Amino acid sequence: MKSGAAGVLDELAGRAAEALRKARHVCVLTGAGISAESGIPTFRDALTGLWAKFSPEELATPEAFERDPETVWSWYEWRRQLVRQAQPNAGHFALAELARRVPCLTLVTQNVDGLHQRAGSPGVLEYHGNILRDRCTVEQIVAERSEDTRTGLPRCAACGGLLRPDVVWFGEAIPAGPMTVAAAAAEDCDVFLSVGTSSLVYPAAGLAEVALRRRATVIEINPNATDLSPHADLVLAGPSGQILPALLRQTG
Ligand code: BV8
Repeated sequence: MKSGAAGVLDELAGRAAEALRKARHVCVLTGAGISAESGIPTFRDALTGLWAKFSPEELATPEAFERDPETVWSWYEWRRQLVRQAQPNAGHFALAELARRVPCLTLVTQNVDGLHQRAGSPGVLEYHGNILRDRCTVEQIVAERSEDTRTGLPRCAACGGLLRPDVVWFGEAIPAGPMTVAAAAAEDCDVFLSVGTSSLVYPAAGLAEVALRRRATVIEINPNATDLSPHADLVLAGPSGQILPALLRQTG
């Protein structure tokens, strides 16, 4: 048994592994932290350098897009480049493997980077959409781009309408499918894993609260404390790219 912090982490990881071994339904909520080790800045960190002068609400809202679509599109194009260059990390792969080891696993992500899917996770619920898809602002459907670049802004190949990233902006509703399935999973699960999220953005952050009320075992994986930490049954304080593979090894 290791001494000090490592020993404590081991003991906590042992208890988390025990809960996962006995689990009937595991619900996992991930945030930007799980993609940090893939080189994608967390949401708050995505406002650095060029974008430091903006707040999330100034770029990720329908009002901002209405006001200044060029600036919003250039922020999303910058983030798309980062996502295209990124690879899933050991944390993403561990969750894909965990789904093969437990009877039922529901993976809800706030991330718009598609890295869970690229790591092989089945049925990922894209709670906030996907940054690599375009949506037509007229037909409100995922659309192909028209090559007419005269306007500089991307246009819908079908109707010529302005395109926007297929993500959920602040003040917008969560897509009905992911919203409903995620809420049911938080109600039904017996283990809830909160990975790499500051638990500040709602309604996503409310999912852990539902699991707590249902007496599920709530496990948080995050190097930093969050609003959820005092309420979680187990807090594994460290990077998910290290903690999740270790946890998987312990579930045997
Ligand atoms: C809505 C897509 C109504 C776009 C995003 C209740 C209370 C208070 C406020 C509200 C409330 N209900 C609604 C609100 C308003 C708002 C909200 O929550 N505001 C917050 C800021 C207070 N919510 C909304 O507007 C939602 N919509 O309510 O609509 C409605 C209802 C019906 C009909 C019409 C309208 C929509 C919210 C979704 C917004 N879109 N993303 C894009 O990406 O561009 S949110 C975006 O920010 C991300 O998707 C994510 O959800 C959030 C960032 O949070 P995290 O992922 O947690 O990332 P963060 O950077 O904060 O933290 C990273 C964490 O990782 C840290 O804790 C760090 O310690 C940790 N970490 C770092 N490295 C590692 C690590 N962890 C593990 N390993 C590591 N290596």
